[in-house]
Amino acid sequence: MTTHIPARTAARLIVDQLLIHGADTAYCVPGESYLPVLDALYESRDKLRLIVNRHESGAGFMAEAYGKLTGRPGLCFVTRGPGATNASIAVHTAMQDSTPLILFIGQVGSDCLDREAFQEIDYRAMFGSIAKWVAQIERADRIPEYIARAYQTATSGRMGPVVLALPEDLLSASAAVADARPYHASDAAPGADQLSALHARLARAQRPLVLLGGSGWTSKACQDIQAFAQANHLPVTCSFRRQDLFDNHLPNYVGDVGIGINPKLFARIRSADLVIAIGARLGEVTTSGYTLFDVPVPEQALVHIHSSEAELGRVVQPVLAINAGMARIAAALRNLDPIPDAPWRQSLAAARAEYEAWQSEPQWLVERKASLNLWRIVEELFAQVPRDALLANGAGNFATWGHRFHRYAGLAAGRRSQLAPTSGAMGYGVPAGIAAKIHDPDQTVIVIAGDGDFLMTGQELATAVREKAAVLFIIVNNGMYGTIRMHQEKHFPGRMHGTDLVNPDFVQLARAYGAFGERVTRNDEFTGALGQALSHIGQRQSPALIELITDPEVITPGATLAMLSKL
Ligand SMILES: Cc1ncc(C[n+]2csc(CCOP(=O)(O)OP(=O)(O)O)c2C)c(N)n1
Ligand SMILES: [Mg+2]
Repeated sequence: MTTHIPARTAARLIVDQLLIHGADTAYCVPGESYLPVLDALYESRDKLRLIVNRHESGAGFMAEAYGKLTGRPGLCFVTRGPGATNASIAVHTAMQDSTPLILFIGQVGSDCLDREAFQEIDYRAMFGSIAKWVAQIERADRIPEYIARAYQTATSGRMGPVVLALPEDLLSASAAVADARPYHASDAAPGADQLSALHARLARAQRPLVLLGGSGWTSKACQDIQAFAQANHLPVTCSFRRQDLFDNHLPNYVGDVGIGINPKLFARIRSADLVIAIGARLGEVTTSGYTLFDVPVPEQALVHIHSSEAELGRVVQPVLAINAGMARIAAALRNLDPIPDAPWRQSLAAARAEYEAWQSEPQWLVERKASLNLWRIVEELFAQVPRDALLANGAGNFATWGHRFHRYAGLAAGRRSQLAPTSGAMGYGVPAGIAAKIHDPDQTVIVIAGDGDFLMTGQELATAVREKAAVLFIIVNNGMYGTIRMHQEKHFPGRMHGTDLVNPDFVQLARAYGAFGERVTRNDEFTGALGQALSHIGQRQSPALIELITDPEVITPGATLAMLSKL
Protein backbone atom coordinates (compact mmCIF):
# COMPACT_ATOMS: atom_id res chain seq x y z
CA MET A 1 0.00 0.00 0.00
CA THR A 2 1.38 3.41 -0.87
CA THR A 3 0.57 6.37 1.35
CA HIS A 4 -0.37 9.54 -0.39
CA ILE A 5 2.29 12.19 0.21
CA PRO A 6 1.07 15.75 -0.30
CA ALA A 7 3.27 18.17 -2.21
CA ARG A 8 5.11 20.79 -0.12
CA THR A 9 7.08 23.83 -1.14
CA ALA A 10 10.85 23.55 -0.89
CA ALA A 11 10.87 26.14 1.90
CA ARG A 12 8.25 24.17 3.86
CA LEU A 13 10.26 20.99 3.30
CA ILE A 14 13.40 22.67 4.64
CA VAL A 15 11.74 23.93 7.82
CA ASP A 16 9.92 20.62 8.34
CA GLN A 17 13.23 18.76 8.18
CA LEU A 18 14.80 21.12 10.71
CA LEU A 19 11.92 20.47 13.10
CA ILE A 20 12.23 16.71 12.61
CA HIS A 21 15.91 16.94 13.55
CA GLY A 22 15.02 18.77 16.76
CA ALA A 23 15.73 22.41 15.86
CA ASP A 24 14.35 24.98 18.31
CA THR A 25 16.32 28.15 17.42
CA ALA A 26 17.79 29.71 14.29
CA TYR A 27 19.74 32.94 13.76
CA CYS A 28 19.54 35.13 10.70
CA VAL A 29 19.95 38.36 8.86
CA PRO A 30 17.13 38.34 6.29
CA GLY A 31 17.68 38.59 2.54
CA GLU A 32 15.48 38.63 -0.52
CA SER A 33 17.28 35.52 -1.73
CA TYR A 34 15.50 33.26 0.77
CA LEU A 35 12.13 34.95 1.35
CA PRO A 36 10.13 31.70 1.00
CA VAL A 37 12.18 30.15 3.85
CA LEU A 38 11.45 33.18 6.04
CA ASP A 39 7.79 32.65 5.27
CA ALA A 40 7.95 28.97 6.23
CA LEU A 41 9.75 29.99 9.43
CA TYR A 42 6.92 32.44 10.09
CA GLU A 43 4.43 29.59 9.85
CA SER A 44 6.46 27.57 12.39
CA ARG A 45 7.36 30.49 14.65
CA ASP A 46 5.82 28.84 17.72
CA LYS A 47 8.16 25.85 17.34
CA LEU A 48 11.32 27.43 16.00
CA ARG A 49 12.53 30.67 17.51
CA LEU A 50 14.08 33.02 14.99
CA ILE A 51 16.69 35.42 16.34
CA VAL A 52 17.30 38.38 14.04
CA ASN A 53 20.84 39.75 14.13
CA ARG A 54 22.41 43.03 13.05
CA HIS A 55 25.33 41.53 11.15
CA GLU A 56 25.87 38.04 9.75
CA SER A 57 29.01 37.58 11.88
CA GLY A 58 26.72 37.99 14.91
CA ALA A 59 24.21 35.48 13.51
CA GLY A 60 26.97 33.03 12.65
CA PHE A 61 28.75 33.37 16.00
CA MET A 62 25.48 32.93 17.87
CA ALA A 63 24.72 29.77 15.89
CA GLU A 64 28.26 28.54 16.56
CA ALA A 65 27.87 29.23 20.28
CA TYR A 66 24.58 27.31 20.28
CA GLY A 67 26.42 24.38 18.68
CA LYS A 68 29.13 24.55 21.35
CA LEU A 69 26.61 24.71 24.16
CA THR A 70 24.24 21.97 23.00
CA GLY A 71 26.27 19.64 20.77
CA ARG A 72 23.46 20.05 18.20
CA PRO A 73 24.02 22.05 15.01
CA GLY A 74 23.51 25.78 15.35
CA LEU A 75 21.40 27.04 12.44
CA CYS A 76 22.12 30.23 10.57
CA PHE A 77 20.35 31.75 7.55
CA VAL A 78 22.03 34.47 5.50
CA THR A 79 21.62 36.02 2.12
CA ARG A 80 23.91 35.38 -0.83
CA GLY A 81 27.16 37.20 -1.60
CA PRO A 82 27.61 39.86 1.12
CA GLY A 83 25.61 37.87 3.67
CA ALA A 84 27.71 34.78 3.09
CA THR A 85 31.02 36.63 3.21
CA ASN A 86 30.00 38.32 6.47
CA ALA A 87 29.08 34.95 7.99
CA SER A 88 32.29 33.24 6.92
CA ILE A 89 34.12 34.09 10.19
CA ALA A 90 31.70 31.81 12.03
CA VAL A 91 32.25 28.95 9.58
CA HIS A 92 35.99 29.24 10.09
CA THR A 93 35.52 29.32 13.87
CA ALA A 94 33.22 26.27 13.78
CA MET A 95 35.87 24.46 11.74
CA GLN A 96 38.80 25.27 14.04
CA ASP A 97 36.67 24.70 17.14
CA SER A 98 35.04 21.48 15.78
CA THR A 99 31.53 22.83 16.37
CA PRO A 100 28.37 21.55 14.66
CA LEU A 101 26.87 24.33 12.54
CA ILE A 102 24.68 24.51 9.43
CA LEU A 103 24.80 27.71 7.41
CA PHE A 104 22.02 28.16 4.84
CA ILE A 105 22.70 30.68 2.08
CA GLY A 106 20.34 31.99 -0.55
CA GLN A 107 21.77 31.48 -4.04
CA VAL A 108 21.01 32.96 -7.48
CA GLY A 109 18.59 30.97 -9.63
CA SER A 110 19.97 28.23 -11.86
CA ASP A 111 18.88 30.30 -14.89
CA CYS A 112 21.68 32.78 -14.02
CA LEU A 113 24.20 30.47 -12.38
CA ASP A 114 27.87 30.86 -13.37
CA ARG A 115 27.36 34.28 -14.96
CA GLU A 116 28.57 36.10 -11.83
CA ALA A 117 25.03 37.26 -11.46
CA PHE A 118 24.03 39.74 -8.74
CA GLN A 119 25.77 38.65 -5.47
CA GLU A 120 26.64 35.26 -6.92
CA ILE A 121 29.41 33.21 -5.32
CA ASP A 122 30.49 29.63 -5.90
CA TYR A 123 30.09 28.44 -2.30
CA ARG A 124 31.81 25.12 -2.87
CA ALA A 125 34.95 27.00 -3.85
CA MET A 126 34.57 29.72 -1.22
CA PHE A 127 33.96 27.47 1.77
CA GLY A 128 35.75 24.40 0.42
CA SER A 129 38.68 24.58 2.83
CA ILE A 130 36.87 25.93 5.91
CA ALA A 131 33.76 23.77 6.05
CA LYS A 132 33.34 20.05 6.59
CA TRP A 133 30.88 19.83 3.72
CA VAL A 134 29.48 22.34 1.21
CA ALA A 135 26.61 21.58 -1.12
CA GLN A 136 23.99 23.25 -3.24
CA ILE A 137 20.51 21.70 -3.19
CA GLU A 138 19.18 21.66 -6.71
CA ARG A 139 16.03 19.52 -6.45
CA ALA A 140 13.18 19.99 -3.99
CA ASP A 141 12.61 16.24 -3.75
CA ARG A 142 16.15 15.80 -2.38
CA ILE A 143 15.81 18.29 0.47
CA PRO A 144 15.17 15.61 3.15
CA GLU A 145 18.29 13.75 1.99
CA TYR A 146 20.55 16.84 1.97
CA ILE A 147 19.40 18.16 5.33
CA ALA A 148 19.66 14.74 7.02
CA ARG A 149 23.21 14.48 5.67
CA ALA A 150 24.00 18.00 6.86
CA TYR A 151 22.98 17.07 10.42
CA GLN A 152 24.80 13.76 10.25
CA THR A 153 27.98 15.33 8.91
CA ALA A 154 27.99 18.28 11.31
CA THR A 155 27.62 16.06 14.38
CA SER A 156 29.54 12.88 13.59
CA GLY A 157 33.21 12.13 14.16
CA ARG A 158 35.00 15.48 14.45
CA MET A 159 32.07 17.87 14.50
CA GLY A 160 32.11 20.85 12.15
CA PRO A 161 30.32 23.29 9.87
CA VAL A 162 28.19 22.45 6.85
CA VAL A 163 27.17 25.03 4.25
CA LEU A 164 24.04 24.55 2.13
CA ALA A 165 23.28 26.89 -0.76
CA LEU A 166 19.64 27.28 -1.78
CA PRO A 167 19.13 28.51 -5.37
CA GLU A 168 16.19 30.83 -5.86
CA ASP A 169 14.36 28.52 -8.25
CA LEU A 170 14.69 25.66 -5.77
CA LEU A 171 12.83 27.76 -3.22
CA SER A 172 9.91 28.32 -5.58
CA ALA A 173 9.63 24.60 -6.43
CA SER A 174 7.52 21.95 -4.69
CA ALA A 175 7.79 18.21 -4.27
CA ALA A 176 5.73 15.34 -2.92
CA VAL A 177 8.40 13.60 -0.91
CA ALA A 178 8.60 11.82 2.44
CA ASP A 179 10.38 13.31 5.45
CA ALA A 180 13.70 12.01 6.75
CA ARG A 181 14.01 10.44 10.20
CA PRO A 182 15.62 12.34 13.09
CA TYR A 183 19.41 12.10 12.77
CA HIS A 184 21.55 10.02 15.10
CA ALA A 185 25.14 11.19 15.39
CA SER A 186 27.62 8.36 15.10
CA ASP A 187 30.84 8.03 17.03
CA ALA A 188 33.48 5.35 17.27
CA ALA A 189 34.01 3.15 20.33
CA PRO A 190 37.43 2.17 21.72
CA GLY A 191 38.44 -1.43 21.19
CA ALA A 192 38.94 -3.75 24.19
CA ASP A 193 42.57 -4.33 23.10
CA GLN A 194 43.16 -0.58 22.98
CA LEU A 195 41.76 -0.13 26.47
CA SER A 196 43.99 -2.86 27.88
CA ALA A 197 47.01 -1.36 26.11
CA LEU A 198 46.17 2.02 27.65
CA HIS A 199 45.73 0.42 31.07
CA ALA A 200 49.08 -1.37 30.77
CA ARG A 201 50.82 1.90 29.82
CA LEU A 202 49.28 3.65 32.81
CA ALA A 203 50.33 0.81 35.13
CA ARG A 204 53.96 1.24 33.96
CA ALA A 205 53.98 5.05 34.06
CA GLN A 206 55.79 7.18 36.62
CA ARG A 207 54.72 10.68 35.56
CA PRO A 208 51.44 10.49 33.62
CA LEU A 209 49.18 13.40 32.78
CA VAL A 210 45.74 13.79 31.16
CA LEU A 211 45.02 16.51 28.60
CA LEU A 212 41.36 17.17 27.75
CA GLY A 213 40.12 19.19 24.80
CA GLY A 214 38.02 19.35 21.67
CA SER A 215 34.27 19.05 21.26
CA GLY A 216 31.65 16.35 21.63
CA TRP A 217 31.73 16.38 25.43
CA THR A 218 28.64 15.83 27.54
CA SER A 219 28.13 16.40 31.21
CA LYS A 220 28.10 12.62 31.76
CA ALA A 221 31.35 12.17 29.82
CA CYS A 222 32.98 14.82 32.02
CA GLN A 223 31.70 13.06 35.15
CA ASP A 224 33.22 9.82 33.89
CA ILE A 225 36.59 11.47 33.22
CA GLN A 226 36.47 13.06 36.65
CA ALA A 227 35.86 9.64 38.24
CA PHE A 228 38.74 8.12 36.21
CA ALA A 229 41.11 10.93 37.20
CA GLN A 230 40.14 10.83 40.85
CA ALA A 231 40.36 7.03 41.13
CA ASN A 232 43.87 7.16 39.67
CA HIS A 233 45.04 10.45 41.29
CA LEU A 234 45.89 11.77 37.85
CA PRO A 235 46.82 15.38 37.11
CA VAL A 236 44.41 16.83 34.53
CA THR A 237 44.94 19.76 32.17
CA CYS A 238 42.60 21.30 29.62
CA SER A 239 43.51 22.68 26.22
CA PHE A 240 43.15 26.33 25.16
CA ARG A 241 39.65 27.68 25.89
CA ARG A 242 38.34 24.28 27.00
CA GLN A 243 39.02 24.97 30.66
CA ASP A 244 35.50 23.96 31.70
CA LEU A 245 35.95 20.31 30.71
CA PHE A 246 37.22 19.63 34.23
CA ASP A 247 36.25 21.36 37.46
CA ASN A 248 39.14 23.76 38.13
CA HIS A 249 38.43 23.61 41.88
CA LEU A 250 39.32 19.91 42.16
CA PRO A 251 42.80 18.94 43.37
CA ASN A 252 43.38 16.97 40.15
CA TYR A 253 43.21 20.09 37.99
CA VAL A 254 46.66 21.54 37.31
CA GLY A 255 46.09 24.24 34.69
CA ASP A 256 45.36 24.94 31.05
CA VAL A 257 47.51 24.28 28.05
CA GLY A 258 47.05 27.35 25.90
CA ILE A 259 48.60 30.67 24.94
CA GLY A 260 50.86 31.84 27.76
CA ILE A 261 50.99 28.44 29.47
CA ASN A 262 52.37 28.30 33.03
CA PRO A 263 56.07 27.52 32.35
CA LYS A 264 56.04 25.00 35.22
CA LEU A 265 53.14 23.15 33.62
CA PHE A 266 54.91 23.23 30.25
CA ALA A 267 57.96 21.64 31.90
CA ARG A 268 55.80 19.04 33.62
CA ILE A 269 54.17 17.99 30.34
CA ARG A 270 57.54 17.95 28.55
CA SER A 271 58.95 15.64 31.22
CA ALA A 272 55.85 13.45 31.60
CA ASP A 273 56.44 9.86 30.57
CA LEU A 274 52.82 9.32 29.54
CA VAL A 275 50.35 11.87 28.17
CA ILE A 276 46.77 10.74 27.62
CA ALA A 277 45.28 13.36 25.29
CA ILE A 278 41.51 12.99 25.06
CA GLY A 279 39.61 14.95 22.40
CA ALA A 280 42.28 17.64 21.92
CA ARG A 281 43.51 18.14 18.36
CA LEU A 282 47.09 18.88 19.45
CA GLY A 283 47.08 21.95 17.24
CA GLU A 284 49.49 24.89 17.24
CA VAL A 285 48.07 26.67 20.30
CA THR A 286 47.68 23.56 22.46
CA THR A 287 51.24 22.51 21.75
CA SER A 288 52.80 25.98 22.29
CA GLY A 289 53.70 26.26 18.62
CA TYR A 290 54.48 22.54 18.20
CA THR A 291 57.08 22.56 20.97
CA LEU A 292 55.23 20.61 23.69
CA PHE A 293 55.74 17.38 21.77
CA ASP A 294 58.64 16.77 19.41
CA VAL A 295 57.41 16.45 15.82
CA PRO A 296 56.82 13.83 14.62
CA VAL A 297 58.12 11.55 17.40
CA PRO A 298 57.46 12.89 20.91
CA GLU A 299 59.68 12.05 23.89
CA GLN A 300 56.60 11.31 25.97
CA ALA A 301 54.56 8.19 25.35
CA LEU A 302 51.48 9.77 23.80
CA VAL A 303 48.10 8.08 23.89
CA HIS A 304 45.95 10.15 21.57
CA ILE A 305 42.21 9.67 21.63
CA HIS A 306 40.14 11.60 19.11
CA SER A 307 36.73 11.35 17.49
CA SER A 308 38.31 11.66 14.04
CA GLU A 309 40.88 9.25 12.69
CA ALA A 310 42.24 12.16 10.61
CA GLU A 311 43.61 13.85 13.76
CA LEU A 312 45.47 10.77 14.97
CA GLY A 313 49.10 10.89 13.94
CA ARG A 314 48.46 14.09 11.98
CA VAL A 315 51.46 15.95 13.44
CA VAL A 316 52.77 13.90 16.34
CA GLN A 317 52.83 10.13 16.36
CA PRO A 318 51.12 8.50 19.32
CA VAL A 319 52.26 5.15 20.76
CA LEU A 320 48.60 4.35 20.95
CA ALA A 321 45.95 5.96 18.72
CA ILE A 322 42.31 5.47 19.67
CA ASN A 323 39.50 6.68 17.47
CA ALA A 324 36.56 7.19 19.83
CA GLY A 325 33.78 9.59 20.72
CA MET A 326 34.10 11.39 24.06
CA ALA A 327 31.12 9.76 25.76
CA ARG A 328 32.31 6.27 24.84
CA ILE A 329 35.96 6.69 25.81
CA ALA A 330 35.06 8.44 29.05
CA ALA A 331 32.67 5.66 30.09
CA ALA A 332 35.30 3.04 29.23
CA LEU A 333 38.04 4.83 31.19
CA ARG A 334 35.80 5.07 34.23
CA ASN A 335 35.39 1.29 34.15
CA LEU A 336 39.12 0.54 34.13
CA ASP A 337 40.54 -0.88 37.35
CA PRO A 338 42.32 1.92 39.20
CA ILE A 339 46.12 1.59 39.39
CA PRO A 340 46.98 0.55 42.96
CA ASP A 341 49.59 2.63 44.84
CA ALA A 342 50.23 4.86 41.85
CA PRO A 343 53.79 6.21 42.17
CA TRP A 344 52.79 9.68 40.88
CA ARG A 345 50.31 10.16 43.71
CA GLN A 346 52.68 12.32 45.76
CA SER A 347 53.50 14.69 42.91
CA LEU A 348 49.86 15.60 42.23
CA ALA A 349 49.78 18.02 45.15
CA ALA A 350 52.98 19.70 43.90
CA ALA A 351 51.49 20.17 40.42
CA ARG A 352 48.34 21.61 41.93
CA ALA A 353 50.39 23.96 44.12
CA GLU A 354 52.16 25.24 40.98
CA TYR A 355 48.77 25.96 39.42
CA GLU A 356 47.56 27.82 42.50
CA ALA A 357 50.78 29.86 42.66
CA TRP A 358 50.34 30.75 38.97
CA GLN A 359 46.89 32.08 39.84
CA SER A 360 48.03 34.32 42.68
CA GLU A 361 48.69 37.98 41.97
CA PRO A 362 52.06 38.41 40.23
CA GLN A 363 54.54 40.23 42.49
CA TRP A 364 55.33 42.99 39.97
CA LEU A 365 51.63 43.76 39.75
CA VAL A 366 51.32 43.97 43.55
CA GLU A 367 54.20 46.44 43.57
CA ARG A 368 52.73 48.51 40.78
CA LYS A 369 49.71 49.41 42.94
CA ALA A 370 47.63 50.15 39.82
CA SER A 371 44.51 52.20 40.41
CA LEU A 372 42.64 49.60 38.38
CA ASN A 373 44.02 46.10 38.66
CA LEU A 374 42.48 43.39 36.48
CA TRP A 375 43.69 40.62 38.79
CA ARG A 376 41.56 42.13 41.56
CA ILE A 377 38.63 42.70 39.22
CA VAL A 378 38.59 39.03 38.18
CA GLU A 379 38.74 37.96 41.81
CA GLU A 380 35.95 40.27 42.91
CA LEU A 381 33.74 39.56 39.91
CA PHE A 382 33.72 35.82 40.41
CA ALA A 383 33.24 36.13 44.15
CA GLN A 384 29.93 37.89 43.43
CA VAL A 385 28.40 35.52 40.85
CA PRO A 386 27.32 31.85 41.01
CA ARG A 387 30.16 29.36 40.59
CA ASP A 388 28.76 28.07 37.30
CA ALA A 389 28.45 31.52 35.71
CA LEU A 390 29.48 31.43 32.06
CA LEU A 391 32.38 33.56 30.87
CA ALA A 392 32.46 34.35 27.14
CA ASN A 393 35.18 36.23 25.26
CA GLY A 394 36.65 36.84 21.85
CA ALA A 395 40.33 37.51 21.17
CA GLY A 396 42.79 39.91 22.73
CA ASN A 397 45.13 40.19 25.70
CA PHE A 398 42.21 41.19 27.95
CA ALA A 399 41.04 37.55 27.74
CA THR A 400 44.18 36.16 29.38
CA TRP A 401 43.15 37.58 32.77
CA GLY A 402 40.03 35.41 32.84
CA HIS A 403 41.82 32.40 31.35
CA ARG A 404 44.62 32.53 33.87
CA PHE A 405 43.03 33.75 37.10
CA HIS A 406 39.47 32.41 37.01
CA ARG A 407 38.60 28.88 38.12
CA TYR A 408 36.01 27.53 35.73
CA ALA A 409 33.27 25.21 36.95
CA GLY A 410 33.28 21.80 35.27
CA LEU A 411 30.76 20.68 32.67
CA ALA A 412 30.36 17.60 34.91
CA ALA A 413 28.14 19.78 37.12
CA GLY A 414 25.74 20.30 34.22
CA ARG A 415 26.59 23.53 32.40
CA ARG A 416 29.34 24.97 30.26
CA SER A 417 31.13 27.82 31.98
CA GLN A 418 33.47 28.88 29.17
CA LEU A 419 32.56 30.02 25.67
CA ALA A 420 35.49 31.22 23.62
CA PRO A 421 36.92 30.68 20.14
CA THR A 422 40.02 28.52 19.78
CA SER A 423 40.15 30.10 16.32
CA GLY A 424 41.13 33.38 18.01
CA ALA A 425 38.32 35.27 16.28
CA MET A 426 37.80 38.77 17.62
CA GLY A 427 34.17 39.73 18.11
CA TYR A 428 33.08 36.27 19.27
CA GLY A 429 32.30 37.05 22.90
CA VAL A 430 29.41 39.50 22.50
CA PRO A 431 27.15 37.35 20.26
CA ALA A 432 28.24 34.10 21.95
CA GLY A 433 27.31 35.44 25.38
CA ILE A 434 23.92 36.61 24.09
CA ALA A 435 23.28 33.17 22.55
CA ALA A 436 24.18 31.53 25.87
CA LYS A 437 21.76 33.73 27.81
CA ILE A 438 18.96 33.09 25.31
CA HIS A 439 19.67 29.36 25.55
CA ASP A 440 19.71 29.30 29.36
CA PRO A 441 18.14 32.44 30.88
CA ASP A 442 18.81 31.15 34.41
CA GLN A 443 22.58 31.15 34.00
CA THR A 444 24.62 34.23 34.85
CA VAL A 445 26.44 35.16 31.64
CA ILE A 446 29.43 37.49 31.59
CA VAL A 447 31.17 38.68 28.44
CA ILE A 448 34.65 40.14 28.79
CA ALA A 449 35.66 42.13 25.73
CA GLY A 450 38.52 44.41 24.78
CA ASP A 451 37.81 47.84 23.32
CA GLY A 452 38.90 46.45 19.95
CA ASP A 453 37.10 43.14 20.35
CA PHE A 454 33.83 44.69 21.52
CA LEU A 455 33.32 46.95 18.54
CA MET A 456 33.71 44.12 16.04
CA THR A 457 30.24 42.83 17.00
CA GLY A 458 28.99 45.37 19.55
CA GLN A 459 25.95 46.09 17.41
CA GLU A 460 24.50 42.81 18.70
CA LEU A 461 23.68 44.71 21.90
CA ALA A 462 20.54 45.60 19.95
CA THR A 463 19.81 41.85 19.63
CA ALA A 464 20.39 41.37 23.36
CA VAL A 465 17.96 44.18 24.19
CA ARG A 466 15.37 42.89 21.74
CA GLU A 467 15.61 39.33 23.07
CA LYS A 468 15.76 40.46 26.73
CA ALA A 469 19.09 38.71 27.13
CA ALA A 470 20.37 40.13 30.42
CA VAL A 471 24.07 39.59 29.85
CA LEU A 472 26.77 41.42 31.82
CA PHE A 473 29.34 42.94 29.43
CA ILE A 474 32.67 44.07 30.80
CA ILE A 475 34.82 46.14 28.46
CA VAL A 476 38.52 46.29 29.14
CA ASN A 477 39.40 49.64 27.58
CA ASN A 478 43.11 50.25 27.15
CA GLY A 479 42.67 52.48 24.09
CA MET A 480 44.41 50.11 21.72
CA TYR A 481 44.64 46.82 19.92
CA GLY A 482 46.85 45.82 22.82
CA THR A 483 47.84 42.35 21.65
CA ILE A 484 49.25 43.69 18.43
CA ARG A 485 50.88 46.59 20.26
CA MET A 486 52.57 43.98 22.46
CA HIS A 487 53.92 42.09 19.44
CA GLN A 488 54.98 45.41 17.90
CA GLU A 489 56.90 46.33 21.05
CA LYS A 490 58.71 42.98 20.97
CA HIS A 491 59.62 43.08 17.29
CA PHE A 492 59.69 46.80 16.43
CA PRO A 493 60.27 48.58 19.77
CA GLY A 494 59.09 52.18 19.98
CA ARG A 495 57.52 52.10 16.50
CA MET A 496 53.87 52.08 17.42
CA HIS A 497 51.71 52.28 14.31
CA GLY A 498 48.17 51.20 13.53
CA THR A 499 47.45 49.88 17.00
CA ASP A 500 46.02 52.86 18.89
CA LEU A 501 42.25 53.32 19.04
CA VAL A 502 39.90 56.26 19.36
CA ASN A 503 36.90 54.88 21.19
CA PRO A 504 33.32 56.00 21.62
CA ASP A 505 31.92 56.62 25.09
CA PHE A 506 31.03 52.99 25.83
CA VAL A 507 28.75 53.92 28.73
CA GLN A 508 26.68 56.26 26.56
CA LEU A 509 26.71 53.65 23.83
CA ALA A 510 25.29 51.00 26.20
CA ARG A 511 22.60 53.41 27.38
CA ALA A 512 21.72 54.32 23.80
CA TYR A 513 20.99 50.66 23.14
CA GLY A 514 18.77 50.49 26.23
CA ALA A 515 21.27 48.74 28.48
CA PHE A 516 22.65 49.74 31.89
CA GLY A 517 26.06 51.39 31.61
CA GLU A 518 28.71 52.40 34.15
CA ARG A 519 32.38 53.36 33.98
CA VAL A 520 35.03 52.25 36.43
CA THR A 521 38.45 53.83 36.69
CA ARG A 522 39.55 52.62 40.15
CA ASN A 523 39.45 49.29 41.96
CA ASP A 524 37.22 50.62 44.72
CA GLU A 525 34.58 51.79 42.23
CA PHE A 526 34.13 48.30 40.85
CA THR A 527 32.23 46.87 43.82
CA GLY A 528 29.45 49.42 43.54
CA ALA A 529 29.22 49.25 39.74
CA LEU A 530 29.16 45.45 39.79
CA GLY A 531 26.43 45.40 42.44
CA GLN A 532 24.29 47.75 40.35
CA ALA A 533 24.94 45.84 37.14
CA LEU A 534 24.10 42.48 38.74
CA SER A 535 20.92 43.79 40.24
CA HIS A 536 20.03 45.30 36.86
CA ILE A 537 20.49 42.06 34.95
CA GLY A 538 18.70 40.20 37.73
CA GLN A 539 15.56 42.31 37.41
CA ARG A 540 15.27 44.14 34.15
CA GLN A 541 15.78 41.50 31.52
CA SER A 542 18.10 43.83 29.70
CA PRO A 543 21.90 43.80 29.49
CA ALA A 544 24.37 45.77 31.59
CA LEU A 545 27.78 47.06 30.61
CA ILE A 546 30.72 48.08 32.75
CA GLU A 547 33.59 49.88 31.07
CA LEU A 548 36.95 49.46 32.80
CA ILE A 549 39.54 52.11 32.02
CA THR A 550 42.79 50.22 32.38
CA ASP A 551 46.45 51.17 32.44
CA PRO A 552 47.72 50.66 28.85
CA GLU A 553 51.19 49.93 30.24
CA VAL A 554 49.95 46.70 31.87
CA ILE A 555 49.83 44.80 28.62
CA THR A 556 49.56 41.23 29.99
CA PRO A 557 49.45 39.53 33.39
CA GLY A 558 53.15 38.86 32.75
CA ALA A 559 54.60 42.22 31.71
CA THR A 560 54.33 45.95 31.12
CA LEU A 561 55.16 47.47 27.73
CA ALA A 562 58.34 48.88 29.27
CA MET A 563 59.37 45.41 30.45
CA LEU A 564 58.84 44.08 26.90
CA SER A 565 60.96 46.72 25.21
CA LYS A 566 63.87 45.76 27.49
CA LEU A 567 63.69 42.08 26.47
C1 LIG B 1 38.78 39.08 13.45
C2 LIG B 1 40.18 39.33 13.92
N1 LIG B 1 40.87 40.38 13.43
C3 LIG B 1 42.12 40.63 13.86
C4 LIG B 1 42.73 39.82 14.77
C5 LIG B 1 44.15 40.12 15.24
N2 LIG B 1 44.09 40.55 16.65
C6 LIG B 1 44.27 39.70 17.67
S1 LIG B 1 44.10 40.42 19.14
C7 LIG B 1 43.89 41.94 18.45
C8 LIG B 1 43.69 43.15 19.30
C9 LIG B 1 42.60 43.00 20.32
O1 LIG B 1 42.35 44.26 20.86
P1 LIG B 1 41.43 44.45 22.11
O2 LIG B 1 40.16 43.73 21.93
O3 LIG B 1 41.33 45.90 22.43
O4 LIG B 1 42.19 43.67 23.27
P2 LIG B 1 43.61 44.01 23.95
O5 LIG B 1 44.61 43.16 23.24
O6 LIG B 1 43.86 45.46 23.82
O7 LIG B 1 43.42 43.58 25.37
C10 LIG B 1 43.91 41.85 17.06
C11 LIG B 1 43.72 43.02 16.17
C12 LIG B 1 41.98 38.70 15.23
N3 LIG B 1 42.47 37.81 16.10
N4 LIG B 1 40.71 38.49 14.81
MG1 LIG C 1 42.37 46.99 23.82
